[in-house]
Amino acid sequence: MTNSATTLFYETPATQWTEALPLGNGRLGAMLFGGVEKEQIALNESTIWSGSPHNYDNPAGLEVLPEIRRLIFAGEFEEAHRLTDAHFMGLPVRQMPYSTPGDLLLQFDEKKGEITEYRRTLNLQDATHRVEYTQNKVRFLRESFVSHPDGLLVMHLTSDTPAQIAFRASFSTPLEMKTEAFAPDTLVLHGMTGKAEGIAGGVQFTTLLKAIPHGGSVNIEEGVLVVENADSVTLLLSIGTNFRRYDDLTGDAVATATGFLKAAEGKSYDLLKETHVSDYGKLFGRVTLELGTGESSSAQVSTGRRLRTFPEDNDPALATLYFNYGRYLLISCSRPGGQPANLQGIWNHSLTPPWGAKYTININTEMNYWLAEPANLSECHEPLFDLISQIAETGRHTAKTMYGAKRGWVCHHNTDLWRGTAPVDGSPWGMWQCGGAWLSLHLWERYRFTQDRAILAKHYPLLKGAAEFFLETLVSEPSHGWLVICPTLSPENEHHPGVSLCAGATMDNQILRELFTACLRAAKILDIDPEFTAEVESVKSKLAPMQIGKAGQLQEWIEDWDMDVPERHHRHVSHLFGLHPGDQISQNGTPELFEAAKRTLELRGDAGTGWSLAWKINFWARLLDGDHAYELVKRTLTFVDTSNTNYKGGGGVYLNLFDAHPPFQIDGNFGFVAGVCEMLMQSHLDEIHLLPALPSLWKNGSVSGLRARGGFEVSMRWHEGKLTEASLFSKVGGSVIVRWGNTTQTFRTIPGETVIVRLESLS
Ligand code: FUC
Repeated sequence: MTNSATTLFYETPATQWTEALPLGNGRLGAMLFGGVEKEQIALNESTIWSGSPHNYDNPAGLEVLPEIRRLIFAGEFEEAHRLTDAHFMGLPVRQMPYSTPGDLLLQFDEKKGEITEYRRTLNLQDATHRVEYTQNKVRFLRESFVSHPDGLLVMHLTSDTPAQIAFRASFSTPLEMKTEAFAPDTLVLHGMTGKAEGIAGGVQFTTLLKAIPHGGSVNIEEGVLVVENADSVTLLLSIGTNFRRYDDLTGDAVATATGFLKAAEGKSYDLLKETHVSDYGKLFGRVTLELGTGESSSAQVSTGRRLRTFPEDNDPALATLYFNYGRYLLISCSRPGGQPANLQGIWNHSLTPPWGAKYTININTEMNYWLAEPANLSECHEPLFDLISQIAETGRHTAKTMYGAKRGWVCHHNTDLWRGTAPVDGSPWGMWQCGGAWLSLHLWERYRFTQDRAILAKHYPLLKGAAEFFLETLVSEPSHGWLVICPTLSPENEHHPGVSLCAGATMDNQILRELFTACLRAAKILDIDPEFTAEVESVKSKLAPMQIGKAGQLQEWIEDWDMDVPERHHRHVSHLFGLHPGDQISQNGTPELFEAAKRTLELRGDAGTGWSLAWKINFWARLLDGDHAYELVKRTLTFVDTSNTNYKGGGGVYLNLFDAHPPFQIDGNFGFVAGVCEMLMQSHLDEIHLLPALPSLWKNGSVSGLRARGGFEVSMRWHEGKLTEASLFSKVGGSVIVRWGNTTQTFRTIPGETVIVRLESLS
């Protein structure tokens, strides 16, 4: 891969957080500003959230539920909203936000002398950040990474002349804290998270910073670590918290932080780096993408300049860089055993981040993980599975307390570190019961991609529990007798001014159909549960069908309200769930619905927030229209100039290539990668479709290591828009249908072997 597709490069330090560059190991995050006199490193740790363990369920809900349902079926929506807000919202009505442990600041000796040849880079091949510059003829280099195997932030400061490294390191945090010497060469910060929504802060954290100088000296002076006259210095930063589980804060923050430090301090910098690069490289190296280069795809052109010229030059290597960056970000913020990526991954600089930097599960968290399987990062998907198993515990309580459900679990549109599952924020957002159901479909997708039966067996009870809740609570809708969810809404769209509550939103019906199908298929594979599957079959047959409305569009609700709603261009296009990520709408399978889905998207228009653009890339890819998908790629790669305070647009990217809602939200980064995967290869219809939506601007290219359902890895090359080489590596064997253009061919595969697709038979 060319450097220009794997390196973010800047000629000046960051002046704000969305210019700083992210490092992370799933748990520990850092944003580096790269300043010369003052280096600011904004830190994060994935379990540092405000508040403490809490159950949000509102027992008053159960009593008003029948009346809310009656009001909705009677069309008395305003009153239904009033009652829902008064009695059916979580206690408290908001969940608790993700927080920050603060910054590490390095104040360098103010030397006089011009700075020349400054560069800062983030290399996605080795997940290492570098700041380099020359001052008074001395060349300085600071190299940093956050190691997953060693659990630390490591920074190595060197220069080409002896005894030149000198700085004062200190912590700063907006939280309650104490800094002191932990050892003669180690500084410690003891902190405690704050109260949120009336719930006391309970996460204790310990940050340790140790300096290992070569030459020179290190001392602690009144809470500041002072390094003088060193030839080189290695800094090790470790954070531990008392978090054990969503309901248990009895961990030992000091012992955890110390544990990482002690285990690493005997290792050389080179060894730490080697271990890090090899661990990271195993994940990142699985996929390669080449889309060609443009005029500005030189490693010498800064990322900022490339972003600014993208509207004219369409530099394909910038799109590739953004694709690689998404993979980099997932590897850096979601690792087995840790927390899943929240709305900002793990990177957040505020005590009150947008939407609490929580888990919004009416699209955003799911989008965070769409790339995990196709981009061959299955391990990075695991934290989400842990979250699902935890909300299945808390959600069982919510199901029982608020719906009287004897079986199953439910989670509404948001969750947090404390695994809240009750409806929150207010009825127009929170009164939606499908969050857990949608998430649990990721368990099924995991099986479809990996064919791992043992993991399916482990996940099956979660999937089943998600379905059981609806077997308990679906109600019969009076005009057709369909079984529907009520109360619900189509995220977060109003069907009449100020009204979103309804019964049987199209998205719900699609999610339920998908969930029930997944349960049936999983039970069959595992050869279990005949009674349950019979019940599921029967309920599934009574779900509301998808309907085409008067504008030829796919209806968002049971009633044909679409053309008269207050916001016809709303960013959520929830009722296309059946097109993507679902698989209920396809050109050959359901041609009329396929056309209706297209019409819906045309009526919505291309504009949207960051994640909305990313979803539309996926939609247009599924609609097999690469050039339209590319229009959304273009909108995504629009530079958001934060100095332009008049900027009101939707989507775009910041200087550090974080996706802009705006503000920063990481779902757009991840949804983009998933979208590009869908443009290049699709496998949701139980066949492998090669180049289903290749845009004309990406005429020549190659990709390797993409994963397809059925346990395959796909590699291919194309020239002038035509496939020239393709091969499939099969993990578990079996036969597979491969489609390219209008041709299909069936291949029999052997486990562990690669099949070369003979293109002459395909073209
Ligand atoms: C949903 C979206 C918003 C935002 C928030 C985190 O509520 O409607 O656009 O993405 O989640």
